Amino acid sequence: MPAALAVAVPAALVVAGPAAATAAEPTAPALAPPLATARLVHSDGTPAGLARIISADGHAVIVVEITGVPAGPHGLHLHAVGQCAGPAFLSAGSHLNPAAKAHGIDNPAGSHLGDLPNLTADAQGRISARIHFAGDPQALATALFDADGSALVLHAGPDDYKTDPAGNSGSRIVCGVLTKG
Ligand SMILES: [Cu+2]
Ligand SMILES: [Zn+2]
Repeated sequence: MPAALAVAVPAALVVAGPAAATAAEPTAPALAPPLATARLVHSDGTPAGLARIISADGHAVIVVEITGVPAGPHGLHLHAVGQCAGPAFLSAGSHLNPAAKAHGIDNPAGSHLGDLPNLTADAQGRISARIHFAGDPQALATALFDADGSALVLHAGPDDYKTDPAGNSGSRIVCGVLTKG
């Protein structure tokens, strides 16, 4: 007889209250599926790449691949509304901020849940990055998939990590609506 494949039910799936509405599909594989995916677009609507949020070793990891942006550093944030209407992407709202903090990881009164590290595009305008997100992946997923959703946004300039509300990172040049899975 084959060895029993005793797979414990992850505690994260045993949830109560509103989060139960996000129950995993019954055929969930042993490896955790992506928490979220975003197809990224430039301000003119052309494809800019892909972002995925995965759960690895109990942490959320944001995997980002972007092409066609100016070389150099760019601010990156999770924004509070899942709408990417170009060219300005103002429809994505402000930074994801369920705890009502100020902006910036270097701000004593910060930071937003959606504040992420700057990413640097190479000379060919490409970004390839993995960002380890502090905090509980399921709490993040709950915040991402609230009633109005959320978006990942890349800015023209770098985030100074302290200036409220958006780190002086300039215009929004890439946007993607986060969808489940
Ligand atoms: Cu932003
Ligand atoms: Zn922020």
